[in-house]
Amino acid sequence: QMDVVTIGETMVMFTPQTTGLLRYAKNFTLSYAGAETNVAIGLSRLGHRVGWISQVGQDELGESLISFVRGEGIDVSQVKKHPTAPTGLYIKEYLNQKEVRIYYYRHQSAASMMDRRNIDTDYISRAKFLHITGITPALSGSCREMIFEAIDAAKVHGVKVVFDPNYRAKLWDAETAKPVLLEIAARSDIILPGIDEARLLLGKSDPEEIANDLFHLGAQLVVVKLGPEGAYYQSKKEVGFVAGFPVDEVVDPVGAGDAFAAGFLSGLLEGLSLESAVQRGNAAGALVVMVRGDYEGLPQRETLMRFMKA
Ligand code: CKP
Ligand code: MG
Repeated sequence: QMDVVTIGETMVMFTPQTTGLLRYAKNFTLSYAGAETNVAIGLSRLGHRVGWISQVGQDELGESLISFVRGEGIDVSQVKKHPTAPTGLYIKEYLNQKEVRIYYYRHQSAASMMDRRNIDTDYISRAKFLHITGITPALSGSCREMIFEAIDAAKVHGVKVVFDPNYRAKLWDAETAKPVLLEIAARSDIILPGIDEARLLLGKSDPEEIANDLFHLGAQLVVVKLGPEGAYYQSKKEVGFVAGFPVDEVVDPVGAGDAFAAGFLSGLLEGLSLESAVQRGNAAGALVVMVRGDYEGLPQRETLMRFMKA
């Protein structure tokens, strides 16, 4: 029995120790980056049982990646190793105190070689939620097929599909992405778009109109993430807005959406009201942007509770 199963690529990340153009950086810190493991780590730190389906290269960095994710308490029994394709890399560039740029070295990576055979229906059937992001279908045609296979497996077994569109312009152009992301949305129960992604997908900027459009596609629950302002939520019975927590200084905005998903899903798993679950998501998002790195700021349970009470 598992709470959440997620599928996606996580990369070894190199972060320069100095601020400025990457070309001048000489010393790097090794860590890890991937939207789906960010969510998994957030959930695991809050006490939930999570499994991760992925693929790494048969290389040292792949071993390091698996150890790291396992160390966060996530089940890695469904992580395969590709005999020839390498583990993907991700490099960050802190241009100045405010601007972060990212570079992918993930083309034809081991994870991009995943296909339908990476999906074990039985494994997915044991979860309450299947978490999918729009990054995985952008990796390759076979990854796209795999995602639909996983969604079908979830649907057959009554596992709720949670979808974060996470559009990445560096991986595919909007015209290619749009129909695929909309098709996944049409098969999802819970959709968590950022406001910019929603605008791109639906051509609308009003959270209520966005939610209505996604309901027409078949969603049961929609949360539109409005960045520091907070989030708008809508189900068949309820609508509301929860303001974001004040943040003194945004040190690194990457990972905020994933932290939100982790906090929010944790709330749903514990049977909180929608409003309280969204508030938990907002709190996790705020905590992550105050720390450098994508997942480092993801809170343990006590930290989250203390922050929300303060
Ligand atoms: O939408 P977020 O800022 O929460 O996502 C950040 C992650 O997976 C980051 O960890 C990175 O590795 C990625 O999104 C990506 O592939 O862009
Ligand atoms: Mg996002």
